[in-house]
Amino acid sequence: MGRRPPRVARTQAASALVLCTLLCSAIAAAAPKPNILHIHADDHRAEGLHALGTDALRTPHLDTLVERGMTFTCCYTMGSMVGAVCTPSRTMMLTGRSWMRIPKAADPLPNAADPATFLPRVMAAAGYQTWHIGKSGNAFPPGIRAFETSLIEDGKAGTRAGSSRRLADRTIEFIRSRAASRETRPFYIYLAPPVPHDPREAEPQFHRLYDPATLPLSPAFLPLHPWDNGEMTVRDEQLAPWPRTPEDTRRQLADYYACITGLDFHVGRIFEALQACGQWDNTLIVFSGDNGLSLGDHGLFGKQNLYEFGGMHVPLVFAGPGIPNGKSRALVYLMDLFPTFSDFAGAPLPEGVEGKSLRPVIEGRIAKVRDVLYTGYRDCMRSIRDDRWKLIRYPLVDRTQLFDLAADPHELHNLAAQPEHAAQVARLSALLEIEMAASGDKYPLKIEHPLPSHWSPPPPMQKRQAPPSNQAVSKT
Ligand SMILES: [Ca+2]
Repeated sequence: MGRRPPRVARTQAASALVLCTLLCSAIAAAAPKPNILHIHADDHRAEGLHALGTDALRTPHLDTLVERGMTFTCCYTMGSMVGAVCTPSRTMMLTGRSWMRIPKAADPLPNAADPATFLPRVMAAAGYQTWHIGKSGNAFPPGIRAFETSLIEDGKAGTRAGSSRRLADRTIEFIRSRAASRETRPFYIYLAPPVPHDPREAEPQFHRLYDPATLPLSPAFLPLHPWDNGEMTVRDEQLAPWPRTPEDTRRQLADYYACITGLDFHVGRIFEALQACGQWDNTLIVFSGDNGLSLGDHGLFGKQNLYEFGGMHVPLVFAGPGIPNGKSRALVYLMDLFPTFSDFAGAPLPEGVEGKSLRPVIEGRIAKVRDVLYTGYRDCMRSIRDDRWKLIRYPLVDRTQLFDLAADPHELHNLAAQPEHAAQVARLSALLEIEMAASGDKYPLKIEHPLPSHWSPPPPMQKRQAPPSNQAVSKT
């Protein structure tokens, strides 16, 4: 009939609309922010879970995160100007800043050392109860002190075997105490176990699970790195004899896996506590590592290199409310966790945060946050990669490696000297210079008088065995 509805009906409709809008806003405002449980392992290789491709490993609890959540297979820490790669890695993660702009680095902003700009304070300002437990060494002390509660559990030599159990006990106690006290704030737990970093001591039942003789070596295993990469005898490289042997390497793998399985077992207990306290469905669980580790790959045993199965490549898995199941090959950094957590928490970012929120990737709205990713180590190594190609440059010895990661994921075939790949080397070198300039990295990619790259182990070190767990060599 085209007749206008009576005025009273329109008023009622308008009121209903206003009421609905108000209600929706109230519901949105009251929608609980997710708890965040971040498990950040120490020296955990990128593929270091059964569900991430290491068949010999037993990690049933952490595997469930991969099975129901989103895994980032190309996550890295950006680099380190010191042998203790952990330190800048954890600093970048808790500040969201790149390696040359973290506090005390070459090019920090004036606010870089202000605790108000650190992740725990940003989460607290967004209404979170912030709680940390983990190792104290190489862990960015100002960052962990910025948590409302910060507990240190180093697992010093001789007691390290029980560290995962103790960490889990304290975490479970915290989760239960919140339930008992009816704490209404969401939590942000930063659980930073000192494993599987050496000394690799797990509880005996986990060591019994792994027979070294049955463990496969990496396809990239070599007795010696074929030339001097600039960091051949750093502390971590002294943890195995030269030349590296299959027997010693398998023994180290067994201990490494035992520590990971021990961590997995006790993380499973934390998962049970979350379920028992009714927090499971509202907890975003993030599993990551601070840096990678070579375990015989390319003849190396440390994290002071830029190979994929080496120093900077780390695991990263998200699982929880609203997280779809899948795998992403987006090129991401650990420092992206800062804006990602802030995004889930509804927290504004402080000035100077360079990481990028991964939430749009996780939720399938975009495929990537950057086109290329660069890493570095001291003045002796720089690398850049895209979806397929990777270049590593060693300025001190004037060497370049080019790998086709799609065909050669273990980086066994260096294509840099092949004429048909010259354009690829030039393209990636130019991109590397751009990334370095953007990151305030002023180290040269070419030097006037490069050193000879020939290398053989210094004689006193040739027969050196792995030091005992209370080793005198300085910790990295
Ligand atoms: Ca580490």
